[in-house]
Amino acid sequence: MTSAIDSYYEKALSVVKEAGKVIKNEQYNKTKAVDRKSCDIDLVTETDKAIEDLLIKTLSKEYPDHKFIGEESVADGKKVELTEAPTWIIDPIDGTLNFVHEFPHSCISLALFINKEPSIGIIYNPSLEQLFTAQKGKGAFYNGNKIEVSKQCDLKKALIMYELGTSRDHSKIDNVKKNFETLIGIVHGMRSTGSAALNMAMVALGGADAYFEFGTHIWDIAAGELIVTEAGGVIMDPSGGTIDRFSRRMLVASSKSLGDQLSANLTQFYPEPVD
Ligand code: LIP
Repeated sequence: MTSAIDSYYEKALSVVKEAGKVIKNEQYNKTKAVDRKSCDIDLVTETDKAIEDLLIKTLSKEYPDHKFIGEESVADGKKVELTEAPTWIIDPIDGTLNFVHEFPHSCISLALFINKEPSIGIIYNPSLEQLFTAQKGKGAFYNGNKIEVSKQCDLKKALIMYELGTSRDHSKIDNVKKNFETLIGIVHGMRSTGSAALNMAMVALGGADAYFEFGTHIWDIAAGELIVTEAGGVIMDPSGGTIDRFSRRMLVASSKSLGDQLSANLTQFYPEPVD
């Protein structure tokens, strides 16, 4: 029998695929209308706005009582409110800087939270046809195939995702440099896609073992959280405690033990909670 969540999922997947066509159409050899947000490397394009618009219009027509948190609506002044009501959390293009540069690692990230917990997570990179999906309790999938985290438990053998972020604040840059310097002396390697959601997807896939970032927003991590945890991984605060999705701090890992080892080696950073 089809549940309400199954039908939300089917609808969400179809609108994400439609939005993916917009990205494919606009990504290559097109002049993009780009605006800066908080600084010169925090960007938004007309395509980000068009995709967010498409997702909100389609889903709110279908589900008039559902709520929305969307990156670009918040940038335009909408208040972030996560209540018990079904709430769609949208990053229309995660990896906007990549999109602007035609570097093919950007994605649509869409999650549905019910009672403040994730029920659906979808991450879709249309350029490389990478689709990561999860429904609560049903596992995580990459292009339809079930995926699992690596289960790596040893930081010394781990491949760690990290990001430079979209802030040029000196204390933030110093923190990125400090953590990079510490970790390259310990781990197997460090990688970065330029998209928080795709980094989380790499952990879910088992291609990377952990990812941390100071400076993410709820829309960057909402879909990835469910995809990672349904793949058997963990999400936590980079200090080792429980994740606070509004703290702009996150760490995902293939095991709790790896998350704790990574956390113990990080210099902490506490971004301004702008949500
Ligand atoms: C950005 C990311 C980037 C991450 C930033 C931000 P945007 O999202 O994907 O990798 O470092 O914290 O979340 O602005 O491209 O949607």
